[in-house]
Amino acid sequence: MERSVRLSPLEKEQQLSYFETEVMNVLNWLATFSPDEEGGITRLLYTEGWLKTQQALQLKMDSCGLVTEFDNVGNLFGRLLGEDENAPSIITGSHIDTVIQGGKYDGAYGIAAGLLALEYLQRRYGKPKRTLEIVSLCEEEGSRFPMAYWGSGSIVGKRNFEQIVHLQDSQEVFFADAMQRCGFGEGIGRESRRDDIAAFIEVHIEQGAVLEQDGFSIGVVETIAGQRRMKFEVIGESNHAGTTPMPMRRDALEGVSMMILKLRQEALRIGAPLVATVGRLQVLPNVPNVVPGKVIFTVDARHADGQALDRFCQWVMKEFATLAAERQLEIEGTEWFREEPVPMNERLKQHMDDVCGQMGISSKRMISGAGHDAQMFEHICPTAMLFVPSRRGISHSPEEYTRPRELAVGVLVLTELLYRLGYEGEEL
Ligand code: HGY
Ligand code: MN
Ligand code: MN
Repeated sequence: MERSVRLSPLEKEQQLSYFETEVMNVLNWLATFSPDEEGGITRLLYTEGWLKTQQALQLKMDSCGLVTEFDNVGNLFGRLLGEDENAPSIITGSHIDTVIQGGKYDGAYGIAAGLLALEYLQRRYGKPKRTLEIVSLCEEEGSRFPMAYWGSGSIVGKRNFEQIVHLQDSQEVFFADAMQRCGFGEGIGRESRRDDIAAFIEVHIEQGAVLEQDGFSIGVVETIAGQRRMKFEVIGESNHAGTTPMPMRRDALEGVSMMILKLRQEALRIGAPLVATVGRLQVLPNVPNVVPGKVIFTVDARHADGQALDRFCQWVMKEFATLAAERQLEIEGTEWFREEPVPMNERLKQHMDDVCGQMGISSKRMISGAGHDAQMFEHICPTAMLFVPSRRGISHSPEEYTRPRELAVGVLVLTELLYRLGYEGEEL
């Protein structure tokens, strides 16, 4: 794929300094929506803050000369129409929702990068051969309802309305009611399922420390790790903290503490890239002078190898059952979320390597321990992801941070890639 260097060093520097300013303008503007008074951003699916953000983004996409449209679950698309309007689109974008008290880069950066890339390309080169689209995906995190990848999953056909009928959030609000209150739902507006996508490219912060530690500007994602999310209920016996002798207790929290300890020990024994996390834990009745009678907690496990991940989860179920039985505790474990590892498209990865090489930008291939919308799109079209560094690898936290110049490099590589695919009609 030998080709001449398209941008002179001066043009490259001009683009970088333009993107450096503009990407922070967009991210800081997006961060003004749904701030969490405890710090960071909490923008949960189908909340007022989420709706206001999507509506403001639509106006911004309109102002960039894009043709905008919502689908029936609240994914927002901005289209730069190509010469052949019927040819499949090249789509870039990411998710607009966040975790609770998240940072301002996770998801939002991919939307900002896509918006800036399309705005720049249209202004500089006019109409592309292929339609280029930016998408603000309605939900990826699974932070409000026990449902993740709702936006991208609806587009690729892995999520549907039957799956959400009984879902409620922690305030017992029904998913369907929250969706309808925002003006979305089955039969309202354009179908979310699409079969006219030629490729999907997601730009995202790494959310890990590999690029920073190894001194690379860009990560080209080889594979997105598989995930298993499980929920456990452990039942003992609530009792008086003062009068119940230690040997007579059926203390659910003591049992769960041992389970968590064993989980960590086994994950360390197996080693990277396996990771396992207990992120949510509820103690009942959660009163200082009562022996806990019930504990509800979650386990999130990830690995780039699906079989290794399943072996680990089988161990978890067996080990937890043994620990519960030894303590006369009851336990019920359910797996509520499962995604297999997804390798990214080789040809697009090579395009990314080539763009970075041509532009003298340091890049490396790497695994993504985090899940992303790209792992949904790969089911229906060639898909690829590129990362920019995260300071100290911190993410899902108000401390999330990437330097403006590093963000700009990601936008530059995306812009060049979209130019090749959209204007030069590179083979996919
Ligand atoms: O949890 C994840 O990996 C992603 O940030 N939703
Ligand atoms: Mn995230
Ligand atoms: Mn994300």
